[in-house]
Amino acid sequence: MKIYGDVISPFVRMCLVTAHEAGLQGKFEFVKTNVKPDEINLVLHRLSPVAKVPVLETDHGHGVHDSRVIIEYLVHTSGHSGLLPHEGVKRFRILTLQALAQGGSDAAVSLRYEQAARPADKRWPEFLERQKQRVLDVVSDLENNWGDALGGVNVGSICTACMLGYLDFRHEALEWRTRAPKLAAFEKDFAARDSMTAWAIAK
Ligand SMILES: N[C@@H](CCC(=O)N[C@@H](CS)C(=O)NCC(=O)O)C(=O)O
Repeated sequence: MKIYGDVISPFVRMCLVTAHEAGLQGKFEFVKTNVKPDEINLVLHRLSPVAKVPVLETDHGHGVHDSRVIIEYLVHTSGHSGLLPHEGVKRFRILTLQALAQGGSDAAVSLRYEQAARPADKRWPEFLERQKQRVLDVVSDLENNWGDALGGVNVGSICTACMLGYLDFRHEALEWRTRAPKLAAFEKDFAARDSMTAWAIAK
């Protein structure tokens, strides 16, 4: 199988780190792929009309997207069910944590596009403020309500660590650590894992 994307994308990194934690090193090819919000990437478009990264291409040539589905695919094919337990209460708690980190990442990426890609005369300050607030609300919720699920290695904690890595990379000015000391301690530990260093964002 192949995974298309760039590790700069929090969604791509979530998939790569999951693949590593699932023991799939060497079992997939990483195809570095750049995207721009105002251009179609035709390689991706062949596999997914949405044409965002990440996309996974199966050995049968089928496209699997988006990151949520790719993560589930990786856990399923590897048999590493501890990353996303079957038991209902745990499963939906972890999936909701994953959705929280992915929702925060969506806002963080929108914020980046607004700041860096949108032409200056077309910027929308209220939208920008709303995305900032959304990211910070996610950080506060992670700080206050998710200590249990963040205590283990699962798809929720993986996605959270990748979201925080992206905030450090693109949105240092938000200074998320000042409002979230427990989350900062989580990030420090998790960022040292082999899976995270193997797929570190090149600075
Ligand atoms: N919901 C998607 C979001 C993926 C996404 O936003 N990817 C960005 C890069 S971080 C992208 O491909 N942007 C290109 C575009 O918007 O055209 C997922 O979870 O995979």
